[in-house]
Amino acid sequence: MPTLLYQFPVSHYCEKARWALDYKGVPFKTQTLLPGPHIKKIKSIAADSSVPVLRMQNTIIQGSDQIIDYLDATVSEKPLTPQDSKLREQAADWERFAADKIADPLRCFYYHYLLDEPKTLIPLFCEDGPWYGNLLMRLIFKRLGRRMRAVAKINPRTAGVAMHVVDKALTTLEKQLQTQPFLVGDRFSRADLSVCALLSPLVLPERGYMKARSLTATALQDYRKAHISSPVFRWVNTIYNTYR
Ligand SMILES: N[C@@H](CCC(=O)N[C@@H](CS)C(=O)NCC(=O)O)C(=O)O
Repeated sequence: MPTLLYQFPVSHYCEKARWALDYKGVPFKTQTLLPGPHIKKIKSIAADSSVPVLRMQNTIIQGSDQIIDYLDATVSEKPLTPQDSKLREQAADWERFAADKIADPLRCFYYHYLLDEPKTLIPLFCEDGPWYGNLLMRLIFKRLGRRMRAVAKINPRTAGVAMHVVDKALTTLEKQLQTQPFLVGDRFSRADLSVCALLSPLVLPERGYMKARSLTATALQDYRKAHISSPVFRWVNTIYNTYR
């Protein structure tokens, strides 16, 4: 059975899993699901409805952190998890930071703006998906948008707060990277991979998966412009160029 990643191409958590698989040299196929209809499929194989989900050697692994754990446990080459217990803890802290202070707030304000731009978002949701994706997505988009806003609490207030959270996260990263090229220890680890993958919708590195044309909302372009000269952007580009 080939290794299979259930995913959304547009998801930065899925980018984290794709990057980890590529980095570890594990060949895999993707099964792209449509947001909304994905719930039935994912819940039939895993505990929660979220992607990424990896099927490897007859094992189902849900969640990007767990996928990296599994890859490191089964493929010894190119470890992403530090051996040293103190460094391992630091990497886990950065991974949590990347989820709470970057990925979730970024998703909140990106969707706050992009849910109003179906011409941008529908192709992003349908890329690489089933042939009927566009048609179905156009039919369900409004309802899906309302549901996403309700479930993830996406509204003007939370989007504003989320922008500040990402501002602060960039400052924290800038300080950490002032004196060292990697977040943890002296080599590339899951900490760098996680932060860079989860920041990639904002940084849009050349080797990243999301392109500038996806940022059709002026507020998103302005936010990116305001941060583009940050050393963190340079660092994400360097890490992408070297390790992705
Ligand atoms: N902690 C999870 C978060 C994954 C996550 O939030 N996935 C989103 C896409 S970016 C998702 O699947 N949302 C739909 C759902 O939860 O049903 C991970 O690291 O993989």
